[in-house]
Amino acid sequence: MVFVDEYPKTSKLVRRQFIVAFVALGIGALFGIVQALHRTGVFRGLISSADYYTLLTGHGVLLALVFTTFFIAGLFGWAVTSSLQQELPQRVAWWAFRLMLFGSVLATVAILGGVMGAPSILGQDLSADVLFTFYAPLQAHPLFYVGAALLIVGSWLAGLAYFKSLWQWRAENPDERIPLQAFMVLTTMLMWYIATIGIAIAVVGFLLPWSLGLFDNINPLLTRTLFWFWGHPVVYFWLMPAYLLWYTVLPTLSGGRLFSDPLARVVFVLFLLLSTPVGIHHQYVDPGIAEGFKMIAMTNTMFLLLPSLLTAFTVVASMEHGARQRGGTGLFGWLRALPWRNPAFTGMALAGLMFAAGGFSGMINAGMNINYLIHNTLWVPGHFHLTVGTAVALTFMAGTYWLWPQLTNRQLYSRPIGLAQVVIWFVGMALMSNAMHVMGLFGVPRRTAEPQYQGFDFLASFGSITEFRLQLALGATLLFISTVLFVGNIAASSGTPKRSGHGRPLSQPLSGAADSPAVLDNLRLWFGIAMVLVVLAYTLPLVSIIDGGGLLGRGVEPVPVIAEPLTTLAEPLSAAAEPITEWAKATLGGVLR
Ligand code: HAS
Ligand code: CU
Repeated sequence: MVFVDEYPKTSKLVRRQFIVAFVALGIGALFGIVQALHRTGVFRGLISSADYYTLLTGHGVLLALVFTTFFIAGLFGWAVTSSLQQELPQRVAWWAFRLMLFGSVLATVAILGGVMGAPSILGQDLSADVLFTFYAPLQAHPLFYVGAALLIVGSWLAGLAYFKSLWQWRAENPDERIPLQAFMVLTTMLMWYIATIGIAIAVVGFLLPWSLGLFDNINPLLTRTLFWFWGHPVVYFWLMPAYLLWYTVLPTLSGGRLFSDPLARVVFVLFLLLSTPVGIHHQYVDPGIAEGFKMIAMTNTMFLLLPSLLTAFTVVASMEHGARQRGGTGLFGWLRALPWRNPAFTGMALAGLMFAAGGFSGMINAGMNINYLIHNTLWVPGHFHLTVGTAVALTFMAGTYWLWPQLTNRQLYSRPIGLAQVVIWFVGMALMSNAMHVMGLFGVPRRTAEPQYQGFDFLASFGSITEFRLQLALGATLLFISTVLFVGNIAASSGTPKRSGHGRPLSQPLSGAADSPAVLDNLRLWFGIAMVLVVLAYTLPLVSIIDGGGLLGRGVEPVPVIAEPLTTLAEPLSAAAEPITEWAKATLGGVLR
């Protein structure tokens, strides 16, 4: 039975959510190509370097926050509905959608108002050049923060709809195991509820009142820390839905079955437990946080590699099972038996392959000492275009090729275009992210409109900086073409339903839910432990940040900065050192002689 025939109401909602996601994807991609050509110096004719930061903010917010959140809301709605076999509670789910949409529009207006010369609102000119990491001291128009807050509250409501659905299902099925897809959605949402505490306090408690002028000062380190409290786990809020597709759809697409349902549950529980108490790994270079706390964050981060390594094993094993069912043989020969002509399959497999590389650059980021080498360089955007920009985005696009027909009763307009699209993405990203990683190692900074400084050459240990700039620009152009092909293909597959029957049931795991210990489904227990871990990881750092810098930043002494030329300092310094030298001579002289 096809999803849209069985659950027409939820289908309509999911379609709306996907459409908003793809509109954001299209606009965000446009900003992406403009800024890539700008910062590489290939073409600077479209925007001024001052507007670069507005576009960069729009790019990050529309892609990393709006595209992802709407797609995830749609995907989760589909997953909960099909696995619990009942329509979502419509009222809550639609209100969630409206709030999220309203919030996203407000934030986008605040950002774009900056370049469009929009009228001033609330006595302030519209602007929000705060980047998608919108902590202080950069300040946006209050509208931006209101928008962000509504997007988050909307996502909370969306989660409520999934939980209401679970409770309703539980009443009718008191003894059954939570179906795997619903389990994945619920653990992700529990993680999300914990993570968003940080950003909600930052936005509502500090950034919004500060932008409204209710108080003059702010403690930047505090808002940064609250931001990263959320800013790390948000990456798993993006990744876990991609994993949901890899675990539950990819095996079927491969022609086989998921290797292990219990292992998949363990992975999602581990993410719930470990995603949040690691945010300080984005702050290794922040003064004001003791090294010991950073060390704890690093250790937790290394544990957090485990669920992804388990995933690599389980998902590849399931693909291999599929390939062998299709007649594949040999140690690696089975790879040839996979359905490479299916864009949904190929997109997800290529996304997984790129994530292996993205995961390794993540491990490098996570090491405190190596982080000093790459922090704030172009290496970091290289890392996250492999992770959120490919593991997540390409999986979502590939998943759409499979889902969209079931939501619309229309065939995909063109499978060959779909296939070309995912391959172009892979090639474009290989070029762009490789160039970004290498340039990062050369010291090229991120978030910079014109990273070419007069009288300064980046030292290239191999190749040349011009070569890598061109590689980056070429990759970005391919990515833009790929996005246009994707959005066009989906737009052309929309309209009045044509024929039913596009769905295919998902295969059952080789080792099913019955094999997994019942305690895994005890969501209260895992939520409780996750909260305890967060309290342990964050209480002391937050107390010391507030103690040192004040809740609202008052009482912070300016950090002493030596601005005098060294020569004027040298004389008094050597005069001051004289008694010490004398003392050293007197005491050590005898020993040394
Ligand atoms: Fe990260 C910075 C550490 C994963 C996103 N990360 C970022 C930023 C973003 C981001 C957006 O410790 C920049 C934020 C900003 O603007 O400043 N990251 C990690 C670590 C992981 C990691 C340890 N990141 C992600 C994911 C993201 C994401 C996932 C988005 C979705 N990241 C960091 C750190 C920083 C950072 C530091 C701060 C850097 C700085 O200084 O600013 C790990 O979770 C990675 C684990 C992954 C693996 C890979 C397993 C492989 C798999 C592939 C299986 C293959 C298949 C296909 C299925 C160990 C699962 C097979 C195909 C066949 C054909 C057979
Ligand atoms: Cu992180």
